[in-house]
Amino acid sequence: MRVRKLAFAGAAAALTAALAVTGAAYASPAPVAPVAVAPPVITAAAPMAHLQKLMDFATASNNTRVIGSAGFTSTVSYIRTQLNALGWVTTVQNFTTGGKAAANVVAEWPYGDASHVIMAGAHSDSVKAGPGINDDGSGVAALLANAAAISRAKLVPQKRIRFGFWGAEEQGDIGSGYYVSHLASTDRAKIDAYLNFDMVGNKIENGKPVGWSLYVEGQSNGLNAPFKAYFAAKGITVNAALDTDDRSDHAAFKNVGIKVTGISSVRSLNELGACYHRACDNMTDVSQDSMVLASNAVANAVWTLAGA
Ligand code: DPN
Ligand code: ZN
Repeated sequence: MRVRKLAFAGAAAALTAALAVTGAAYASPAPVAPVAVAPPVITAAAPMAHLQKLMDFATASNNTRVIGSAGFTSTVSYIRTQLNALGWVTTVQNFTTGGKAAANVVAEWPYGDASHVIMAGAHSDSVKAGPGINDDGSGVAALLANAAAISRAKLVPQKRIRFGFWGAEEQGDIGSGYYVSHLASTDRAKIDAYLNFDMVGNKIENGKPVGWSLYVEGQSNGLNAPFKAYFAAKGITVNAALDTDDRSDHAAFKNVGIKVTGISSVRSLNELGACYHRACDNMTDVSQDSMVLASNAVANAVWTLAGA
């Protein structure tokens, strides 16, 4: 992994701007020797605090964050406010589906080669029946914790890191489909990989351990390697061939030829958990340990893929 600390980037940018204005030709400052920055260690506090916020939005909105509800709009503005405060550059993409307003938040960490983008995403909406804390508050919380870690490290990766928070996944991957279909083909070609995080907070149920899995779509393209290494180092056995049946936001990317993978804390789509798409998908439906594992698995993969 070759990742540099962001040292005096502001000064360097100011210098570049001054050069552009004056046209003065003098040697640019000697580059700071690249310093490898190890992926962060994310503790439970960050993702759990985000989940609690999402739960609070649902509680104030008839126990739902479905598109068209206050729970959804609160979620979208919370995500955007958090990311802006961390120095990420955000865009909100509004769209409607089935007569309801929905939105994506797209956030970029503005360093690294913009023509090679490592993208990660999670869906920000829930079904109407419940607050969607595991599905998919867990993915949102893991990504927000990672956004903070990247910001704290002042990371200057080789590649550009972009996060997508999709609306209306529960209506059929509408937000991610909207994003991909509105990307110019030149911008599509810049996305080297898309990593999806949907349901990453499962807990032990009926004595059955959490069934960590990697998407089967990633098998052939090497994207699963950092996830495999992460879980292997933790001594956790993974199902390296989760058949997602295109039932989440990676499908839109895969369908235009972008390499995709993702992880989930389920063994198969037949075992999504007792509270899946129900009112009880609340704070008691997630495990703090799973949230820590998921957040750090994301960190390892994003830092490896963006730095390499
Ligand atoms: N998010 C669920 C769905 O929309 O059906 C299930 C799912 C979980 C799909 C993990 C893919 C990966
Ligand atoms: Zn989901």
